[in-house]
Amino acid sequence: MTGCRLAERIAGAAKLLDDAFKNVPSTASVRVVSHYDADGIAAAGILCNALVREGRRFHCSMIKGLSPNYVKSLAGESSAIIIFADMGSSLIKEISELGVSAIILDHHRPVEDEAGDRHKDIVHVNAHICGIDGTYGACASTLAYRFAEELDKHNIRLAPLALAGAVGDRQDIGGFSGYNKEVYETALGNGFLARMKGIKLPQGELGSAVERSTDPYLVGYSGKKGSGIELLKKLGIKPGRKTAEMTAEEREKLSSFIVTELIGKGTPADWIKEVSGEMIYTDFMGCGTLCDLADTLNACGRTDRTAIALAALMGDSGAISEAFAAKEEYNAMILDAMTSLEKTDVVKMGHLQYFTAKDDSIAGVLAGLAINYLFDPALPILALSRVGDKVKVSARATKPLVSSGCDLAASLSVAAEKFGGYGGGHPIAAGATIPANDEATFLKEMENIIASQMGGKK
Ligand SMILES: [Mn+2]
Repeated sequence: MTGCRLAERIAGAAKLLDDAFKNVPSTASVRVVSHYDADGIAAAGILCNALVREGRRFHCSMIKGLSPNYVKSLAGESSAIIIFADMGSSLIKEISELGVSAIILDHHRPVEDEAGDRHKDIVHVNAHICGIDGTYGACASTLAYRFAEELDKHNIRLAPLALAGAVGDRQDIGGFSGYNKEVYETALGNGFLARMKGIKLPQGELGSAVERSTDPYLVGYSGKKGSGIELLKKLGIKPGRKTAEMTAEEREKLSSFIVTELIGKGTPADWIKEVSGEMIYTDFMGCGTLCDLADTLNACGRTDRTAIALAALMGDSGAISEAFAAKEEYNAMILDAMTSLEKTDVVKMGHLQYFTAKDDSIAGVLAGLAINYLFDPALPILALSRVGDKVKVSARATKPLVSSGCDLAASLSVAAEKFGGYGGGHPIAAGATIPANDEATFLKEMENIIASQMGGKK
């Protein structure tokens, strides 16, 4: 059971939306503020689609992060109600000071588990206070989906979008669980998804799909022109065959080859399972799999095209083509950075490893791919990017590391604060900003904290 606490809070949120329009003109708009990553964009897409169905106008922004100042800036607007998605739980006090009704749909651990119940105009729907694991069991998009479904049963058609948001936050690792699993079962039960065994590869002609693949990243193939066609020839698979059109036998051949390659490169077994298990296709937006949809939204966010992404999610066909173009552009950028990183040496300390990333906007992605496909998966990895007089830190771990006690959100926030910086995120993926001068001592501090988290074990 994912708890009646979720049902109660969602019902409260739906009532608050209704009540908000009792004393204002029905033309007043609903303000939606969400995050610019795949989960946040998916949540915004779900909310805006649901609002349109309700006959409500909306004004939506997808931003990098919510600051007290941003919250204050909303005071000058005359929205009937504000919905925060993928953010807001840590700024309940500031939000309550706006004097506007607000719904918060968040899955980041709230400060001191504050339920926010004493603020009558706020309904706080946070996975953690609803008894759901916010790291794997629910994300902003699945919470937004639950809210949309409460407003109108027709919104269950948005279930694949919600799941793409969960994939974007990597909550599908080990299979959907918690509330996400309920959404997954709804989507399957309604025929919105098609499962296909095989390795996760981008859509399109197989030769190019192999070369464009970043997760799995295939050393010797990814980013290497012509290598994909060569490989298909070697395996006896028809060149020009599309990813979605492979026969069971072809999928089996290609999967076994890639899995063997990954084992040879030291990719953790649990991660190989993630990328080689099955592909889940959806018709939503016509991108291919849930992963492709998540990647498309993520690419739009990362290339300042959140408005395009939202228009695409509302069904605008021109925007859909632009969103696909953004995905290809972003993918090319990652491939380029990964092929360069292949030639770089990672610096290993006792309990962590780090490398320098030129472009801080993709440092986190590179760190995640590097720990699984290039470097030692037994050590948490940090990507450091110099930005002015600061160093931005993007850290990634693996599920086995987190199971052994590694918590990057906790270690980064404690270590960064020691040097007047700040940090946070999730145990498996987190970030921080520190003064550049303190980089070396910060790394030592991180080393100590991770060592104690993991009980001195490596
Ligand atoms: Mn999220």
